[in-house]
Amino acid sequence: MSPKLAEGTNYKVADLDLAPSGRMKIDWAESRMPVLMKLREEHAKLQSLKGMKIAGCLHVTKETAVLVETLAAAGAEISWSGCNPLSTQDDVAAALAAADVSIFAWHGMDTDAFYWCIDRTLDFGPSLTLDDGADLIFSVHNRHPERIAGIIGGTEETTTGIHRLRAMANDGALKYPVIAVNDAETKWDFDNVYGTGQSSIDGIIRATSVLLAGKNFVVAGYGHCGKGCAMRAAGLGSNVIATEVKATAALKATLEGHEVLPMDAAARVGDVFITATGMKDVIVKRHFESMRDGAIVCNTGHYDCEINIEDLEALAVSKREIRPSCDEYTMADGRRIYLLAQGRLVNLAAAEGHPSEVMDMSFANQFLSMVRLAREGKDLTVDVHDIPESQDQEIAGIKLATMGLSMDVLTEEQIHYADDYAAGT
Ligand code: RBV
Repeated sequence: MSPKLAEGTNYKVADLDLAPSGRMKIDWAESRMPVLMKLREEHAKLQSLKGMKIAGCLHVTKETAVLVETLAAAGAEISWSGCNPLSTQDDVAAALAAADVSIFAWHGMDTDAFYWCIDRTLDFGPSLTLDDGADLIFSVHNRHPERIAGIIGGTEETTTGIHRLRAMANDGALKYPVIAVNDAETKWDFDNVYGTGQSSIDGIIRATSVLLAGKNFVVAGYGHCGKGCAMRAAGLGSNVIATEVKATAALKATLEGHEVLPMDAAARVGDVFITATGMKDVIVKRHFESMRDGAIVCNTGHYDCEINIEDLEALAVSKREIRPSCDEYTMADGRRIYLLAQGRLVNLAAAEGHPSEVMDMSFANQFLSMVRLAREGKDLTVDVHDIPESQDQEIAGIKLATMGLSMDVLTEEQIHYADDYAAGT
């Protein structure tokens, strides 16, 4: 590991001198995360997480720092790592270390260091785990099963992680209860759509500064994340092409006004490609072979397997980093293909991740799920559990109020009407 890193008994980060800049970013995020800050105020008084030891594995961003400090304010002891080798904001990690949070994360780490960091967060014997992508839960189950007995439960932030955990639960391989934070309406319907949409475009623009108007913008996967990217690219004047394997999703993309093509056809005409599928090998050798000169390729899915980078490397006769987060690969016939953020989440590796305003709701769900696990985790069955509808309404209600917006309220008569099966024409 790099000798340049700053290391103490409870931290390993890039450079502690970056802490003041990180603290300013955290202050900025706090000012845009009113729901989480309200929960912090309430639960600091209640000390709802007192006695809990939380190991977390989630992108070290300014928003995550607000979550970490909210968990700590509610009485929890924390140990944290990043959930992607390229998503850590080093100044934020330094600010957390300087505030005496146990944290092991730096930008640009290799895979060995990635798992070393996760392992360090298990050293204090966590009672709760908080995941984004399930690498921490997998590490507990596969490499540190001795820790399972001490763990009450865990949470999972993202779609890909939930898929894997449900598969694990179905196989009987899951050993403690997990709450599916991703599946809360106040998470997937906002974070995955508007968060991914804006931050992915932000990453593409920071890495390339290209004009998106008039470009053929290929979105692989028209789930919530793909839909967000498509919506924002269309808003900037791109001609959006969606690729899909699911008929209903392809149909939705068409009715939203996008073209739908198989990737084999899209590869020939695309200017910018973004993968948002959660599946491996979405863009492979034959696609690179047919791409136009200057094509830009990136991914916003959790893992870096959607674009087959080995294929691209094998086809290229030369490679150079032409701009930060932008590698130029030149093919034997002279065509150049640009890969952003090494195929990792472009929104977090080339930009700052989702804006604070959406993470406010996602992390309010994380926070309340941790409180629920602390209170009733011992009574939950070993399975993947949904977030109660009441939690969604509570979070959305606080969000609306902090935005100065109000709603209508049903009258008694209307409530009765809603269930009145005798009422007809
Ligand atoms: N994500 N976090 C951020 N700014 O902290 N941005 C995105 C942030 C999360 C998001 O909730 C998504 O589910 C996950 O990253 C994908 O790894």
